[in-house]
Amino acid sequence: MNVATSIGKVDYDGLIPNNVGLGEDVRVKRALEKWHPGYIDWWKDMGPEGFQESLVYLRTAVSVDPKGWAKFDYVKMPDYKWGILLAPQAEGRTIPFGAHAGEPAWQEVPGEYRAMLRRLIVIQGDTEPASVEQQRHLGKTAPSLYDLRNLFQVNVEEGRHLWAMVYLLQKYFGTDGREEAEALLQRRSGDADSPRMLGAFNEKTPDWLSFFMFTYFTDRDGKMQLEALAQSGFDPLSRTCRFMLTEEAHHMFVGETGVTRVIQRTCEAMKEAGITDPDDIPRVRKLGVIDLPTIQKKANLHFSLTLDLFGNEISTNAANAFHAGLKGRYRENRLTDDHKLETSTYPVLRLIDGKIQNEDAPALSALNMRLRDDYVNDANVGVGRWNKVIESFGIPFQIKLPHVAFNRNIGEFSKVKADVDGRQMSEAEWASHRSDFLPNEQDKDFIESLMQPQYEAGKFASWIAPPKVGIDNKPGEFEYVKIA
Ligand code: BYC
Repeated sequence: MNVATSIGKVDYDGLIPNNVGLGEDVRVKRALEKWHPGYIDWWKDMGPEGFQESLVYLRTAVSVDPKGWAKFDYVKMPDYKWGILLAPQAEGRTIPFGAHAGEPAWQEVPGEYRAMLRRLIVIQGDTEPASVEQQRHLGKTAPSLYDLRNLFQVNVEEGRHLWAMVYLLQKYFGTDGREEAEALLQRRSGDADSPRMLGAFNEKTPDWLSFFMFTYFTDRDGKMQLEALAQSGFDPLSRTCRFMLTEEAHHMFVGETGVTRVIQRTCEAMKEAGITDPDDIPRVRKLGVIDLPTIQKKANLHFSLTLDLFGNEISTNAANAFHAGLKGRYRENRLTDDHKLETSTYPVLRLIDGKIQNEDAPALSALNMRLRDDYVNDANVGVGRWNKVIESFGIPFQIKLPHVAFNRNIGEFSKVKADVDGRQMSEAEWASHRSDFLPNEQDKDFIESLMQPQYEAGKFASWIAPPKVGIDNKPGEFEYVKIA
């Protein structure tokens, strides 16, 4: 990519901080100002329950300069400045892949691809408020003020990501963009009549271990999809996603370090009590920490739910979006093939004659599979770090990602039942072993029993270790949320 020519100047004074010249764009400014009250109503109805009057030590994006893009301060969440920030325009950028590779990147919506582009933006936009809705009850059981603040940080930034997509809809898609922007505020996670668009965003996030697993696994799908959209030949989408990725990194940090701290605390407690067998679940639970096998089950659940977000392994939608130049591969700009994929193949794991095996498929059709493979590799890195913690205590246990055929509802493996090693099972076997792999009622009840709030500055619930460093280098006793 070419070097950025300008770091767009951020207008921070108006209702909507932005670096897209909203002040001069009267039509879009009005449309967004009209959308704003509905958004605030949605936030108050469906955003974090309680805490709306509390002062939260939040990071707000005030620039797109990688060297200093955020400022930290106490703010009440409904007063958060949800801005519209695009990464700087790269001069002379060309479409990086597909049939139009090498042509100048589009600054306006290419008419022939309008519907496809709108669909991608709407799906992306729909996930952002969905995750806020899923997490809205968690404040009541936060294990510390530090964690409470991180939850709210993630929530306000998902809100900003909704704004980012709504800006694109309002600016580039006329009446139907406006209607889609409204509809994004109407759907509700888990609602029977008007659910969110993708499966995993209608599941519950019932406890803090789920929250950490969600931010580790599902926000990482966000990273992969945003990386693929950041390659888009539609330049405003590319620039939007590039800046969103800056914020996304913190969300995965919350997930990775959250799970690490849970594991750390469990291992410490086991060591103090002289327990060496990780499967001695009743004794470990008596210590007020979450046993490692239950942590594994939560990972199984959230990983498998997230794999469904990659769609079908073989997808005409994905092929069309790539061919059109709208959605690329993970870090397309670092790949060295022809970026057209008209003749190449990609190995796809499929069910062939009842067996799970690789089959070469046209690379264009296999793009969801490829992105999912990149995701699994990326997800495995942090799992390795979790295992290092367990190893450092000498406990014979390793967290493992389950097989991609395990617990699937979308794609090739939704037709079969498989265990965590990918061994196929009958429906009856699955029914009798399900609770060996996924949290069962007792596991859920136990975790729920631990979810007691700890709102005293510098203190942490029994089941989680403190972080290594504070946010914005604040000391341990810092009051991240002043609860009102
Ligand atoms: N649930 O051709 P296929 C994030 C539908 S997360 C329900 O394989 P495609 C975040 C599909 O829509 C990232 N339905 O689909 C994380 C299609 O329906 P139509 C969000 C599903 O398009 C944490 C049909 O099945 N961004 O940012 O290749 C917190 C055929 O499927 C599902 C994106 O996803 C499902 N899981 O792949 C906050 C990027 N999967 O069209 C935020 C934009 C498939 O036949 N979206 N279907 O009626 C896309 O790129 C693609 O639409 C998908 C699906 C990857 C989602």
